Amino acid sequence: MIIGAVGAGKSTLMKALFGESDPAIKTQSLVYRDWIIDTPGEYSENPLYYRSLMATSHETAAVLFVQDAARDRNFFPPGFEQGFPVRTVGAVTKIDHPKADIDRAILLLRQSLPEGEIFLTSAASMEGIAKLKERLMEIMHQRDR
Ligand SMILES: Nc1nc2c(ncn2[C@@H]2O[C@H](COP(=O)(O)OP(=O)(O)OP(=O)(O)O)[C@@H](O)[C@H]2O)c(=O)[nH]1
Ligand SMILES: [Mg+2]
Repeated sequence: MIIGAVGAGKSTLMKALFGESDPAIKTQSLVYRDWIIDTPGEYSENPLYYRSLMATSHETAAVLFVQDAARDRNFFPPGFEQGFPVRTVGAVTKIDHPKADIDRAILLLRQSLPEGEIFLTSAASMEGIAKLKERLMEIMHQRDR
């Protein structure tokens, strides 16, 4: 399950994980596609939806916390990772962006995801996408065993 702020690049990242490069449209509801659940950014920005995210995560092998490299703020509350009963992994998106600041993005992500892997990605250049996909597949197969 992919979570993160409105416009953070979650749906574009999901498409990139499926090898697609056409633009994503605004996510209005939970979207189940193959092995990924995409979520609307509003669910990560509005505490009214947190319980829904946490409940949905029970169905998943891992929750992917997304932070936009070009943004200077985060939207998850501190320690948000503790609310999830499954593995949590981080992804910084848009590392190709002219305003990207990867170190800042990692610091912002670390406030809600103190430990665990963080992947640096760009759906535009496809950098880091294959590596992230490989790791997510591994985590899913570990759970299935
Ligand atoms: N430069 C750059 N822009 C990106 C990248 N990924 C996404 N974007 C842009 O970021 C904007 C938002 O992308 P979405 O994937 O729709 O964002 P989202 O997180 O799904 O947003 P919601 O569905 O509203 O929660 C779009 O204009 C994308 O083109 C990237 O890797 N690089
Ligand atoms: Mg979306």
